Amino acid sequence: MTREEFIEDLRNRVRESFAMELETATPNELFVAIGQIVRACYAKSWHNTRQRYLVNKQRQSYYFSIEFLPGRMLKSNLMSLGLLDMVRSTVEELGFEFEEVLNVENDMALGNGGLGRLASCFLDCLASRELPGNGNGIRYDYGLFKQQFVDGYQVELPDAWLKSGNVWEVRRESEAVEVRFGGNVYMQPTKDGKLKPVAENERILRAIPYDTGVVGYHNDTVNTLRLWSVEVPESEEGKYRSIEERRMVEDLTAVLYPDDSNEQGRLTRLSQEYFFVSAGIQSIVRYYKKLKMPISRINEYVAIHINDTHPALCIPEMMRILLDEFDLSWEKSWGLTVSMMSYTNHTIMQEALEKWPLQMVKYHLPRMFQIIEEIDRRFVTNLTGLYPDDLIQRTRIIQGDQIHMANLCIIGSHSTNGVAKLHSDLLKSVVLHDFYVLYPERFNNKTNGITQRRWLQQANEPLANLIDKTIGTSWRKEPTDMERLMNYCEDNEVLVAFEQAKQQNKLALAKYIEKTTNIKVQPNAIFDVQIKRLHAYKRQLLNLMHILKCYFDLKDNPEMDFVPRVWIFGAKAAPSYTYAKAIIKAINEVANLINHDPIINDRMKVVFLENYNVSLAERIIPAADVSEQISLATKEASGTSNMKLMSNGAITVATMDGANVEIRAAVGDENIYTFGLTEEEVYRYYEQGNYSAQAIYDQDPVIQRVLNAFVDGTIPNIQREGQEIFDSLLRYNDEFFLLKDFVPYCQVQAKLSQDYLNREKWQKMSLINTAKSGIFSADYTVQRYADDIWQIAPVDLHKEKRN
Ligand code: OAK
Repeated sequence: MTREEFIEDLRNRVRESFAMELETATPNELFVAIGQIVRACYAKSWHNTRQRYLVNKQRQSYYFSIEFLPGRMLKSNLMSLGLLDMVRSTVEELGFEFEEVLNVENDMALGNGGLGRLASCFLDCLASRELPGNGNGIRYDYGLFKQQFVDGYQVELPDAWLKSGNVWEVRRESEAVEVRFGGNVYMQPTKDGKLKPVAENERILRAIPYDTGVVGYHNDTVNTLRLWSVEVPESEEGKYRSIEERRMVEDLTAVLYPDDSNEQGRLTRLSQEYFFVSAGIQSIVRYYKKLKMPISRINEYVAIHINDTHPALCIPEMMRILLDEFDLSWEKSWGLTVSMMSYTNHTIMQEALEKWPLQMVKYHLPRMFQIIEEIDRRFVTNLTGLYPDDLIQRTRIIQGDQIHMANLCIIGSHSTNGVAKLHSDLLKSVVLHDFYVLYPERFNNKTNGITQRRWLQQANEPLANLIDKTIGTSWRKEPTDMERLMNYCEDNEVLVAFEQAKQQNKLALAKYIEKTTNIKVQPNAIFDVQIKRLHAYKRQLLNLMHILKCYFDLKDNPEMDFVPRVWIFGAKAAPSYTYAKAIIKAINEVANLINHDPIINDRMKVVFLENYNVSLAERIIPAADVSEQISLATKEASGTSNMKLMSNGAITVATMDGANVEIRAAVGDENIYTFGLTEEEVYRYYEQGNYSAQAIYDQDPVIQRVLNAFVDGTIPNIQREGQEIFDSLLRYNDEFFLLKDFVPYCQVQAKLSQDYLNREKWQKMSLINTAKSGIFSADYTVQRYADDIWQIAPVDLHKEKRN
């Protein structure tokens, strides 16, 4: 598309859609019009990609996830289509601020954090590698809540992201399916002596798919993210006696559950899970029928991925369709199902392991219940005599009055993976050890990854351009090519240029901070960043304790040498997680105290940015000098902000947890600051039960002063919260060993501050971190999923031409 064609198109669309002239349009109209143009640009490729898959009978994977977190899409789509520079300069020439146009777009925030963002990175990479992989999820009317601080407290506001429409989605009326809930199922004998389930009094809902194109980077592949929305089918209208009753149904896809670890066992959540699973599986089977292949071969064409346990019902739902709709035998159906399904575990936190009350499933999803019961019965029967009874009892799906979803996933799929080496090893040796005994060949690791296209190329243009200038542009498609930067470790000119790029980003963030919080920060201070959900195990509190220690040091000795630092936090807490909310309040109060203390004189600033989301991450990450990855070893399955920050040249302060272990291996000990208990030490404490937070407190005056600050009025306005925090550490014996790790944490921080003064050394470390970050590209991660688990490959274009 030429510049002239673009302007012409833009002019027409503004006229047609808004009855106004381009000259009088605001960023809002411009965003919609450009969005329409972009969509039109990839429409043909989208159609062609689908045709290609269909004609070639391409084996495809379907990534089932209850969360997707793509963020904004205008800039990334423009970039993928190679239109970014032209559109940006044209829009600016027309007298508009391009940034303002981009900022009109609502973040698509249909996820809580790591798991949802990973799903979106994967979709981007699948398309960019021309791999036939689709997403399947829920089109929530309201995304993750918007966070505001009122008096330092988190307040949650609804995110009505669809209010102003969504240019990217296409409603596919003709591909709607029915999903059935409740009622009774009984078995009826058929003429040939078999038993067939018959259902009565079910509630039928209509699932409407909304498809979004996932545009590959500089190729013609556009894959599909299919999100389902609920409606009342016309045939059922008469059954609803009141608006409330109807509203209950329509509420099914209204909101995303804002908790990323605690399953609340709510019926609506269970219904959401079945709804998008059933709709997705039905639509896969319907598509498969178009291939005119026998159902007995469906596993050659379909790979289904279960992203954590939320889509676990994929297994019984596929069984239902094969058994009830295709009349296959149990054995045949089970073989096909297991060979199609694969499962990723994303956490070892006990409270996040999903279990559903048996009665709830039995009553609301009776056919699912029957099938799960039968899977469980056969599992027990088949293993009895081969394995110890207690092992069988620990691994079966139905235990007492609960259904264990992880057990269902492992038993009903051919692959179970963790998301970093350490995490996958812990699954095998501890958390899922019993299953590892049963099915050792099913277990594997797939270390997470990120897409450098969004997190470096798009979010950090100064650095991306510099990398291009230094080593060429191939890293944009082959991220490990960034390794070539290693040749410039000693090149002063390059190091200085890298420093300047960082400085430019820090200036931009400083401006944003001032605009949104009124806090002035110095761009030459260390920008120390911790961005992630607020969770006790992630230990934002440890960071805060170190901040308090620095504060007291400066108060005691105002003349001391102190390397100026700005601590930047971004974090949402689940609305019901009072402890996490107490920590938010505490951080905000400490920030207030320090930022206004004249003795500190701007040498310390603490900034907690509101409403951390994908777009905000894109602002913060390029400006970070330091990346805080300080979870208690064994608790963070992988982490992905660690990879994003590393890629942008931030140096990691890390415990040996999750993917930090692999980051250290990549950059080398001298280019990362590690500290804290190891996995073995943590487990030793658990075994020996001899951890005493009180003993550590009693012996360390610095720790005493820091902890006392929470309850003695030093930190103002946190009476209740301060007490809760204090008690968690002493009365309840510090579940995540903060006190144990505090001293080594402060030591590496002190070393880091000193190293920061050595600009050359620091810049070299930073360059090495970027250079070595290519291996954490999700391009490679999805390739490994594609090769080892899904067995999917790009379309053979030559074959297509031959045909
Ligand atoms: C969310 C809900 C249930 C279970 C796990 C999660 C989740 O978000 N886990 C996170 O997944 C990320 C992607 O794999 C990991 O990087 C994080 O360590 C993990 O906490």
